[in-house]
Amino acid sequence: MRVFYARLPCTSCRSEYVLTVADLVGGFPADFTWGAATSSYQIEGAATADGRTPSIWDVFCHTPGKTAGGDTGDVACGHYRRRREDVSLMREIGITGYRFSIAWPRVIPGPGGGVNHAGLDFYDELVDGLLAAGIEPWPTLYHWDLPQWLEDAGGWPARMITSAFAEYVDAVTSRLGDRVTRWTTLNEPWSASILAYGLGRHAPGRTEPVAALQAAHHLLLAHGVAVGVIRHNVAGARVGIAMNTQAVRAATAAPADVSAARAHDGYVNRWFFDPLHGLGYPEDMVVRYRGITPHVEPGDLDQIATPIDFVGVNYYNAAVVRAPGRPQPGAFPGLDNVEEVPQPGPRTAMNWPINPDGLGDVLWRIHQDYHPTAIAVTENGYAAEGEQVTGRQVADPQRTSFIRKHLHEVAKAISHGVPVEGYFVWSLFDNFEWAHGYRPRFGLVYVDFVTGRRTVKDSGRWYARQIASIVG
Ligand code: GCO
Repeated sequence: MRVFYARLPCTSCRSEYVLTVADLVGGFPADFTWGAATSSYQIEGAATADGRTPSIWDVFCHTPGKTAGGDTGDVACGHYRRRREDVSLMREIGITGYRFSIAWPRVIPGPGGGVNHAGLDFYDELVDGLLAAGIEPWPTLYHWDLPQWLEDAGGWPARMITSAFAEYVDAVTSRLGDRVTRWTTLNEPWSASILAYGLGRHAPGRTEPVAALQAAHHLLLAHGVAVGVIRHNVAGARVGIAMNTQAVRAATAAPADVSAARAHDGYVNRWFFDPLHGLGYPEDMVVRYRGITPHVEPGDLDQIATPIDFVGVNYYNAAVVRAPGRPQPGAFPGLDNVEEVPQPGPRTAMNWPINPDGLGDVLWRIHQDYHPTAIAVTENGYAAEGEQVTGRQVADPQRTSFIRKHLHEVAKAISHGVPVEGYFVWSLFDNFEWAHGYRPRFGLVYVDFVTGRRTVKDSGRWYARQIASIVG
């Protein structure tokens, strides 16, 4: 397996990212999905409505010191109440697919597995609204809002979670599977395990590396189990999983830096991609994780590798990696001789570098190394700080430029035979950005968090024009 992503060999592409409508029309298939993405806890609010119980994120946010400014998702964008207005906005922008997630604690609010039909009604109505607007629903079943009662029972590190997830998935897909065929099981298993249980930066805020890798294993296993449940309940289902991805580059050709880059790639990408594609856990990482590797039961790896219909790629940036002079304090075990080198150039409000070419690299690499049937870019977007409504306009040229450059990479990948079938901007709305609270704004649509008022940003208008010129 290669560590580095080969640059796409493209002689016809301009070095300048000037993407005209003609480029886009030529670069994307007619049935390409033009989307935008959100997740339940980040936009819905209505934290106690219609029988919803707390998730690990409610508890985490209400724990002092865990999120910037003590921000919570209690109200967020108020999407739960404004769902009709929000679907109208989507229609105005013209997206053809909407990626959202379903809140597990709305559906199974407590022990015993009883289904809360009032919670499912919300999604039922949302799906009907989307279909009436000509927008394909792309629900994700787990985007990090684990019911707190399940965390209290052990959370993702406990094996019982896989059957609890299967019951929840059964409830959702039995209700919506007559109208929804696109299903994403999980969002970003790396974040939901390593960030949440290993580094403590996401809910539930545990710093237990053994639990983190066990959680990662159970997330992958739960995904594999869910694929079977979905296929059983949904005729013609197209099932996938949304993955963290990062383009990884060694800072120099020195063997120590190359080895550090390989380790970082194993940590973020291969530990998850390899088992999903039937390759098991990567041997070099098993060695690095000695003493904290997960307990794996017979049959687990086959279950994890259950064939899927698409791989979702969440892409934000590339990492340039070197071997540091001395061990890195606070690193995840096995990764203390790995260091990310700050890259020059502009950054987003998340302090992330901007590396559009890394998206091309990631798409090419996944295609080459794993041969998935199809790929969808399930998240890609730009965070800004301090955006404002002036008149009825929000000027956000950097976001438009960011999206355009990344779409250019998608078009190039498609032209080189990578089967990319959709692209979703993260995010439709400014929303609750986890531990960063409401400061970074990712939306195509500006949200006034005091009044709830929505204003389509210039980038949203630009995206609308691109879609209109292609989709008609
Ligand atoms: C993630 C999540 C989103 C984030 C977005 C920006 O990738 O972290 O899927 O919920 O909000 O990526 O950080």
